[in-house]
Amino acid sequence: MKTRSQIPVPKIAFEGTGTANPLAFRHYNPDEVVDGRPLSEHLRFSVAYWHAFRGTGGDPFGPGTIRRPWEEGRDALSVAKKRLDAAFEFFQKIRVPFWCFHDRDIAPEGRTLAESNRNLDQIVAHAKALQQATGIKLLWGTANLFSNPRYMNGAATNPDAHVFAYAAAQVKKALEVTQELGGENYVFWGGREGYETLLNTDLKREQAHLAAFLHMAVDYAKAIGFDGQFLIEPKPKEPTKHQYDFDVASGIAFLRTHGLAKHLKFNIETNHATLAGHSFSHEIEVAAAAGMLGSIDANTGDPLLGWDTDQFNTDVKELTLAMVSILKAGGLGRGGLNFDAKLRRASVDIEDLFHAHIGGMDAYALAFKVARRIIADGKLTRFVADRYASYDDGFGRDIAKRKIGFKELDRLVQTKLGEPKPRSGRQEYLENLLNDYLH
Ligand code: XUL
Ligand code: CO
Repeated sequence: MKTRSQIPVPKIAFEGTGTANPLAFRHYNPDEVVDGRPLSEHLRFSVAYWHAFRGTGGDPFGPGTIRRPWEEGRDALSVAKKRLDAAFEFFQKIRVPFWCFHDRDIAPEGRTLAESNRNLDQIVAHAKALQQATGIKLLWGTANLFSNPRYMNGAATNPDAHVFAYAAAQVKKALEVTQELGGENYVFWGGREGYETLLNTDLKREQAHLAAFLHMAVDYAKAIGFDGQFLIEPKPKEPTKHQYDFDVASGIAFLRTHGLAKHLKFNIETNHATLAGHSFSHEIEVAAAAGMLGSIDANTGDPLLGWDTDQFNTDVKELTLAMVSILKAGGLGRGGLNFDAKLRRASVDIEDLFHAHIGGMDAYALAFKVARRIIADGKLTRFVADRYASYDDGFGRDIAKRKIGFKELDRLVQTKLGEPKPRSGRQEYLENLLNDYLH
C-alpha cells in the first residue's frame, strides 16, 4: 500500500549521545539487543492517536492553534483516511511499534449509532491495511464515552438506563473493531464515571452499574473470542469532581468487590497518579503487588498545576524509579508505554511532535538502561532485603507465616526481646546512591 508523503521530516535515526541533531535518538536504538530481544520489544512504545492526530492545542480560553495540512477537506471520512495515512507515516518515522485510539478519534460520529458504526467500519478497514503494510500494531483500543453530550451524566454510571444501553452498544462495537485490528489490550478509562455532587447521586447504585457494565464487556469478549487484556485506567478527578476509579488501590477494591479482579489489570498513567497524590512508582508498585500491572500511559503533569496537563515526560530520575518497579515486577507483558501526552498550545510545528516523542522515548530508554544497572548491581535490592531480614527466620518468619499471635509475641517481648534498637532507614544515603547511577 503506497501513500503520498504528508510529513516533511525524515525517519528518525539513532545517533547516540554525541550527536547535535535534534531530530535523532540519543538513547533509543530500537534494534539494540538487550537480553536477546531488541529494545523496541522491551519498551513497546505507542503513539496515542487522540493527542498526536486529533489534538489541536485548544484550551478553555481559546480555540486550537495547531493546523495540519491533512485536515483540509469537506468530507469527514476522506479527511479521516488522509489523517490516518499521515499518522502511519509518523508512526514509521518515529519508529514506534504500536498505536492506540478511541473509536471516535479515528472515525466521525454519525447521526445514528448505525451510521457511526458504518463510518468506523470504513476507517477500520483502512487502518487494517495500513497496519499490514507497515507492521505497526494496535496496543489497545477504547471507546470515547465522555465527549458526546449524551454522556454528560456518565456512561455506565448514568442515572438513565437508556444512556447505559447506548454506551454498551458503543463498547460492543469498539471491542469488535479492536479485535479486528488485533488489539493486544482494551482500555476502560472512567470518562465521566464519577459524580459532581452527592445531592443527586446514588453512589452505591452507580458503582454496581459500572461493575455490571464491565461484566458485560468480559462476557462479550468471551463470546466473540477477543483475547486481549482488559485494562482499567484510574484517575482521581477530571472531568468529574470525584472519579470512581480514583487510584490503583481503590480500583483493586472495586474489582475485587464485584468479582472482576481476574479479568482486568491496570493501565497506569503518570499524571493520574500524581493527581491522586501518589508517585508514579507508587501506583506501579500497588498494581504489581496485586499481580495486576498491565500497561502504562506515559506522560507527566506540572507540579504547579492541579489538572491533567498530559505532558511528555523527560524526567529520567522519575522514569528510572518507575522502570525499576516495572522490571522488578517482570515487565509489562502485553502492555506497553503509550504516550498519552500532547503538545503545548504554542508547539504548532510538525517538528514539535517529533521532538516530543523523541524526548519521551529517549528518556524511557535511558531510564530502562539505568534501571537495569541498578538491578544488576543489586545494592538497592540487597539494602531492602536486609532491612526486612528479621522476618526471614525465627519469630519474624512465624509472624510472616501467621503462625504466631499476640499472646506469644507479648511473652517473647517480656521475657526475651525487651526494647527494640533503633535502626536507620538510610534515606539520604540511598538518595545519593541513586544519583550515582544517574550521573
Ligand atoms: C484521560 C485519559 C484517556 C485515556 C483513554 O485522562 O488518560 O485519554 O487514556 O481513554
Ligand atoms: Co490515559
